[in-house]
Amino acid sequence: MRNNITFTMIKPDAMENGYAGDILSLILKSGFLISALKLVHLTKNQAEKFYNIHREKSFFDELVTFMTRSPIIVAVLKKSNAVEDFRELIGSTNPADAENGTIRKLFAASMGENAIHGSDSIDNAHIESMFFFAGKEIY
Ligand code: 3AN
Repeated sequence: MRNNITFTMIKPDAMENGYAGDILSLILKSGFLISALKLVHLTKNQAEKFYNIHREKSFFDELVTFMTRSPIIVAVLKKSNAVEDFRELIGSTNPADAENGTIRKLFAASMGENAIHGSDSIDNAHIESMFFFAGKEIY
């Protein structure tokens, strides 16, 4: 089924703070299965390409600098209704607005450094997964 995967990144702030294990544990306890996972240190070029849609935004340079600061975990997650359910689990872009119990409420400090990424649509889940993984690496 096309709508049963989403793509996530555990961002530099969460990695530097040692939250990766707790975040993965929460993801698994919430019913997601890991279909693909690896550690990557994004190049400037990769980060600019991944966030191309935000190229004209005022925060674009800050975002690229942040995302290239430390290695991150990238993963494809499987669950029915994955995109929507995962957006609910991670919470609002701004951690201050995120619901209690969400990953951003628990582990993020600010809008710019918000611990985790989750695809915002089924199409983007597939595009973003293929950005980092070959088809045969997704189980
Ligand atoms: P989300 O990650 O919740 O889908 P987007 O797609 O609007 O949010 O933004 C992508 C990323 O850009 C965010 N995760 C955040 O790191 C960064 N970002 C968004 N808005 C701002 C902002 N106003 N200031 C700084 N960084 C931002």
